[in-house]
Amino acid sequence: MASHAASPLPPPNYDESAVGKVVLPDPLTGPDGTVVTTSDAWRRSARPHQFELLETHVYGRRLPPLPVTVADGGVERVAVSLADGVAATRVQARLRLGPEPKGRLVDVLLYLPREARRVPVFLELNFRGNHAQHGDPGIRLSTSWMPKDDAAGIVDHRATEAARGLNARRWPIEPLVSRGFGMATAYCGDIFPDRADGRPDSVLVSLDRPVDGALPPDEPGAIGAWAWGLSRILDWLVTLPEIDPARVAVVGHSRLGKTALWAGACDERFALVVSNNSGCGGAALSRRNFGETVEVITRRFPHWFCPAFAGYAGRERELPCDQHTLLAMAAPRPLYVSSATEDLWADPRGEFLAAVAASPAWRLFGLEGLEAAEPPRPDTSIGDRVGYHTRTGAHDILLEDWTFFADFAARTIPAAR
Ligand code: GTR
Repeated sequence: MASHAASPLPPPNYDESAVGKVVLPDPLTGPDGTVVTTSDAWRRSARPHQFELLETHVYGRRLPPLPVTVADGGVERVAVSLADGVAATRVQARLRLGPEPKGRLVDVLLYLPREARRVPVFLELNFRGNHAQHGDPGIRLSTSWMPKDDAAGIVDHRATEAARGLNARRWPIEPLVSRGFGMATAYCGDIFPDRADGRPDSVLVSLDRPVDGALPPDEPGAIGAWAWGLSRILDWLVTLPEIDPARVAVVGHSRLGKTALWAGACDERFALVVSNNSGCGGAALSRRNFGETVEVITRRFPHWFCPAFAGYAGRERELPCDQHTLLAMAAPRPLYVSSATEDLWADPRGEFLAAVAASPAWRLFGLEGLEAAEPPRPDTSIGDRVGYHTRTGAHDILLEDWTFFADFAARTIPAAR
């Protein structure tokens, strides 16, 4: 069990030689313990079984859909000229997830190439509100609760005008829109405020889930709720004539990269799944004990996972699943995993090894995943249906990463002819 909550957090291990030999559960194992050898058996038995293990031990049960409606004045479309002469349409809508009055309101921001018809879209939750994603003064300022972050223009847990564009480096819409992609985003805190006592202010209320007291071991937390929110936003995106419903990619950085992976597992309508620096509880193998661990993450962020996950603190090797089985959930759809050289907390090598260990799921479909013994040199993308790179630098999501995602998307989810 996890140590007492008041005890100091154990220091991270950064010594590769201390990781030891890691034996992973076979991601192709079905409920009776046999390893499947066909794509049909994977779909019928192994995938549902592996999905259920992830639900039971890591993320909690998948949440059922609720109807999504456009609230407060409908969908706003405005022609805008972005930097570098990029002509775009800025779309904003406030969605109600679930029926009134309990259904939470989520502000969605979308940039499309001007005159877009059935374009592919990258959908990504953000950390500090849509207005922080770009300097465009037309973006509505979020009124939702934000974590304390003085440097991010947040006063008394609310955004101020000073917050505009502060995260723009993470969402380079001009180059992506000029390549023909739509870029959609929403603030994760509209769905579940990122704090340990956030449940009563989250979508879990409209889903009639318990919000306080002792929770069932497989009760979803913030990641389950955020992933559900991504699916509800997708419900709406696919109704827009400008968007190709078969080419919506889900992307996420860090905790929201963990979320993107779980969203892609829960909802196969996402045509491509992209995880950036998602680390522990995301793309990195829990069994490696390198950087962030199950104990540390579940003590610092008790609300992200289902309660059962904390029980694997220090016992990661007893998990019946590991994060490569999460990555395998994307198969046969394309999957992209990216790390950063300085982001040792997220265990880049563990992210790479998980992507390799997930790849047999693609082979069942006659596809090639990530076939490599060692990570590529930094700033080089490898892999066929499972792509991978390590960017030089720190924990972040930058134009270099997005350029690889766009190249990969252009190759793996081309427009239907
Ligand atoms: C860290 C956390 C990581 C990662 C990161 C982030 O504090 O330990 O698992 O999710 O936050 O989301 O930026």
